This record gives sequence, C-alpha cells and structure tokens, in this order.
Amino acid sequence: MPKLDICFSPELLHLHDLRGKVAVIVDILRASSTIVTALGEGITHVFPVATLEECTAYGREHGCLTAAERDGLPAPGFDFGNSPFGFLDAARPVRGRALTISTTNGTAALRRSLAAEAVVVGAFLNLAAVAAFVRQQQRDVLVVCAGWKGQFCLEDTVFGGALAERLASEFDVSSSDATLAALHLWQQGRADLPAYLLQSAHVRRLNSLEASQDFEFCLQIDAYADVLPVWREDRL
Ligand code: 3SL
Repeated sequence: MPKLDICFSPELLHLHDLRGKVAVIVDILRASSTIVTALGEGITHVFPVATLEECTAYGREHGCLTAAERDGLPAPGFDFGNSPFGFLDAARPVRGRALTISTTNGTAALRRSLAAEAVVVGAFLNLAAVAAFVRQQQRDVLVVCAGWKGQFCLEDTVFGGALAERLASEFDVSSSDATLAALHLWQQGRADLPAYLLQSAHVRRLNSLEASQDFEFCLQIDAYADVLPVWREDRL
C-alpha cells in the first residue's frame, strides 16, 4: 500500500527522498489557493517562480500576467499580489492569459520539490481533484507544507489531514507520526475550519494586512473541485 507522509516545512525537505513520489505542494494561505483560483477563473497556465527577478523576466519573456507577494503584501511593480480575489475581479478579466507568480513561501516550496515524480498544487479549493490524482498515481505521496519562512503553519498541516482522511482506505496514513498528527488536527478543526484556524499565526497576519476576506475564501472545500495544477516541464 503506498504511503502518505507530510513534510511540515520546506526546511525539513532534506529528510525526505522525493524521487518516485507525488509531491502535493500546499500553501493554503494563500499561494496554492490563489493558483487554483487563477486557473479556475481561466488562466491558461502558471509559471511559479522563486524570485521577484524571475517573475519580472518570465512576464517579459512570455508576455504573461505577473503576480508577486512578499511578507503578505503585493510586491510593487506586478499586475497582482497574492489574493485569490485578484482573479475574481470582473473589471480585470484574466481568461485566456498566462500568469507567472512568486510568493514568499509557496512558490519557493514548489521549486524545491521538483525532484518528485509528479508535482501538484493542493488547496481546500481543489481537494477532490488532488485526491483523485493521487489515487490514480498509486505512488507514495509527500504533502509539502509551505509554512511561513521555515516555520510550521497550522492551516497547511490541517489540509494534509483532510487529504489523508480522503485517501485512508487506499494509502498507509498511519505509519508516519506527521500524518497522524495532521489527521488529528483536521478532525479537531473540520466542523468549523474558520473558527479553528482563527488563532493561527497567518490568519492573524492576514487580518492585520486587511486581507481577512481571503482567509474564509481559501477554506472553502472543493469550490474548484476539478482544477488540478500539475507541473509539466516549466509550468502548471
Ligand atoms: O508565502 C506565501 O507563499 C504566501 O502565500 C503568503 S501570503 O498569504 O501571501 O501572505
């Protein structure tokens, strides 16, 4: 039976061997949720990049839209920040355009996970699509939590628990303490995720940046149930 394990921070990736595995990259607040929303709203493909310089360069080279965030704020000089609502604004249609995005933790975590056999972006918004993909792959899975500057983040781990629960009959979700812990956290919080996560560090950070509407949006389960950002060559 393939195993589902969870890496609580990209700083712990050196403890895992990604080869032959499916890596599910998670940054619930907000990079993975924003990427799923952008694709769900008609962005054709996404180039996730680690640095702002790469974001500018990709934007020029591919003639695509650009999105960038640092420390929770939109980085100056780009079309969008990292709010999913940027891609829901009827006044700024995005359908049919490509996007490059760079965020503090999420896109960097993705770029650090490319040794995996398959790389997908997971969020509560597309939990069903991720679960279906993983089920079909029948390989060991590592959920890579983007965290915050190397630190553990509750919301990313809770997502890992939600995914583990969906896959529990076909995957080994009990031989890793990390997965067991994530399952316990998910079971604690699932009845009212917004209330459960209200005290988390990143929610407090977003509230102080007046981005609190993003928080509830990103916790919707399966709002984009058929959106599956899969890494292919240089893009999602
Ligand atoms: O670090 C990231 O990748 C971001 O998602 C953080 S924030 O939600 O934009 O603050």
